Amino acid sequence: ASESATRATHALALAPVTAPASTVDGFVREFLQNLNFNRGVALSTSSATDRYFALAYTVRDYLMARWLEDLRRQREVQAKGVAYLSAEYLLGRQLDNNLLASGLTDIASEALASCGIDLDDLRQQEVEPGLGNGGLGRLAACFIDSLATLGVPNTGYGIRYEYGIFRQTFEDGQQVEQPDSWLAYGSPWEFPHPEAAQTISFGGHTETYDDGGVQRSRWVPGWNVQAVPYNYMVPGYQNGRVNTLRLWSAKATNSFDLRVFNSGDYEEAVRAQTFAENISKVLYPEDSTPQGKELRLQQQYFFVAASIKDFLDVTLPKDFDLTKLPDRIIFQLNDTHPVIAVPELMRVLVDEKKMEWEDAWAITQKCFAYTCHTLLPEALEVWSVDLLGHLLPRHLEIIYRINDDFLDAVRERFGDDEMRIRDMSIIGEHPVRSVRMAYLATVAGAKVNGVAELHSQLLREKVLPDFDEFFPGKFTNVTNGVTPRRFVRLANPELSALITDALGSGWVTDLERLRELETHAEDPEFRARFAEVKAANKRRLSAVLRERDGFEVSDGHMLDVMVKRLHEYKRQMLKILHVVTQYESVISGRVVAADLQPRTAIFGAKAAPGYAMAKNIIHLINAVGSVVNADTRLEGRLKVLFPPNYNVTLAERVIPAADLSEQISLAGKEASGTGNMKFALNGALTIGTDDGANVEIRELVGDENFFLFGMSEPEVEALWARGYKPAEFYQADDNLRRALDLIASGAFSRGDRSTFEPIVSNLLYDDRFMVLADYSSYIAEQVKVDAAYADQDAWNRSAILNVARTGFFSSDRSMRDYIDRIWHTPPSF
Ligand code: GL9
Repeated sequence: ASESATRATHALALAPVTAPASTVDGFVREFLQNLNFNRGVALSTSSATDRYFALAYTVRDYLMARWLEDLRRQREVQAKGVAYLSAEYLLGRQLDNNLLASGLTDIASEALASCGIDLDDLRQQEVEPGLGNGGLGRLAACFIDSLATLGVPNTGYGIRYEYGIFRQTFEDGQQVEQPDSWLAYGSPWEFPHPEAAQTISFGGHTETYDDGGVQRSRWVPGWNVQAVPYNYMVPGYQNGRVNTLRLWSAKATNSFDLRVFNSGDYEEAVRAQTFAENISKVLYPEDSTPQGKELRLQQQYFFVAASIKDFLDVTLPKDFDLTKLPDRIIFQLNDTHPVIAVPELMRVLVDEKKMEWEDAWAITQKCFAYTCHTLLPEALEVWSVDLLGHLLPRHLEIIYRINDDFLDAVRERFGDDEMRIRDMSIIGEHPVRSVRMAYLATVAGAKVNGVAELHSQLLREKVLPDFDEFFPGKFTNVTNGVTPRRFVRLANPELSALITDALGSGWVTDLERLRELETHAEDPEFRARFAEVKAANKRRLSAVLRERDGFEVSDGHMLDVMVKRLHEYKRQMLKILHVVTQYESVISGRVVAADLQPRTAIFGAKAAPGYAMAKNIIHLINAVGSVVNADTRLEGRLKVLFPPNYNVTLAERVIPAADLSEQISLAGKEASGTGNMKFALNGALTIGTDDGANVEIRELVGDENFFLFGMSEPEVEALWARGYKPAEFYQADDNLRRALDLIASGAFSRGDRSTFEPIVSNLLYDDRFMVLADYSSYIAEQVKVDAAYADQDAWNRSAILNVARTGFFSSDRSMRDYIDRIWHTPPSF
């Protein structure tokens, strides 16, 4: 009997994992099982959290067979895949996306209803993992979604921050940051594997040694930590594919504890543990202004070293010939944050695998590609040689060697042009000797790409022209994209239903098919239905803001939305100046309130905690909001709403309800923008500068469906060259003068003139982002917006054409561009 039991066990173990039955009954059974056996509660006594977890486990169970099968086949096929290295993944809530991907939404909804549970109540339980700052991190999340949907082998590698982007609250209109304890109740979506931890080393020194007659270098580290992988499913859209996102969490090593423990210092042992675990404790909330802090470099090295080890030692077969590495993997560097992976791979190949330097370098150059996401000089990361050498001494040596070889090659090509050599050196000398990570990535990468046409052009021509000349063909563009699953299908179910009604269902994975809506834009009945969708989305947003913040959204208002990180270059200041201008025109009696097109300006923005000017601007927006919203002279025709803690979840509600999308950065500063794409795809019209992907949006939707204003990038350059004096613009424009004077007067700060003085004097005497220079053009364009909005039918036609013509901005298309031109990783099986 015992023998046959063993045989039965074996048979079970060998059978493939099967998903529960895709029926309402099957779902109910699995859900109740999870509630009872994984949460340890009965339905009658379960909390909303219990039910949410049981639901999430159930959805997981359905995806599991596919995930395991995918992993098995990937091991079998050994096709080339993408290792996406990103310090940030701004995932947003997972439940709805995973329900959609597995095609279970209706079954789940019905199954829960039969248990007396409303699916929507459970959706609200999920705390979104905010493991990113903004566009860059959200882009990474869109890309891995598209890769799974395209069936391309991909592992996303990153950091499992215990605290993601801070939760923003306002006190007296000022930003206060609260820790984001998204893991307080745990996450049902993660699979920890502490047994598979990697040891990651830091510090110490290097030495040379005799390796059977060969002099070699090696690293003698000073301390180490454990990198524990947490796996997350990344399901494709209803295609049976599931990729993996692997986020690393830091844990103190035993050896670490032991050393201190032996010395008998218990307190110190605990301190050491805390020190090690700090590495993955918190996401740096800086946006585009790296602070050069040691912990940040620790984070960067920690996750890329663990990821490279994971790929080489765990994913690759044991006997893999490393000279074939470029045929199996491409490491995509999402900005400079993971660039320390370059010397790390060199160290592994040369020091550990004993490869010749030249061979290792040839491999390395084929295994990396680099995406640059900025043009702001202050955002290009540098690490002081002191800091890097102290934390990663061997990596610094390797970087020096890479640089020496590179500069030799430059000398060979361009002669002893010392100016050029200094400009191109990976090591900068001022203000302190530092490693320029973007240069290192450019030298090492097989390809370097910008994220929109204009950005890629400026990157080549202005930021890295010498490199473009030295490496012909290395620079390329891949315009960003956004996933239509989350940002259209899930965020805008009513529009999705309307589109599916008109086109059938294939558009979700073939977004260019939205083109077919162009003819429908000419159909008055379709326009009426589209208008009804927008109205429904506004009601839905209104309910969310009432519940969340106690706000009231007025009927009949144009929703004029600016949501994105708070940064001077993005110019939230320009938008608030427009509000102040309208307000001032009414209270001074020059305009009667009844003549205002009713508008609600909606802001959403977090400021980096150390960015004083950005925080002051948040304060100003809130201050203007409280005054304007309370002033009855406006007859309720002008409102400002600033819901705190803008995040992915709120974006999914705000964007589908928007009429007007504000994309108003100074030309040449916004690398791409991705919010701009989400708004257009959801039928908002854009008011924008010729910047980033706005340029491509306008080309696609047509000038007549886009509100363009402001200087072009060459005009910006020309104005700087002439000598920009913002005060001249202040003097020349009465509206601008009145608006700024009103702010300076203390009208929005209870008469206190000092509160917003830093903003006003910065605008008048510095104004790096030329707010005043573009003000008059912006105001004039907003007048046109008001006029256009007055003709609702024409506006709706334009909005539909925005949807119809922006299918290009699917991240599926971005991924195909990367696959065809950079990665060469076709879909596998
Ligand atoms: C950014 C750029 O500023 C955006 O213009 C771009 O769309 C995204 C994605 O390519 O990358 N670079 C960057 O550092 N951030 C971006 O949004 N910042 C944050 O993610 C906060």
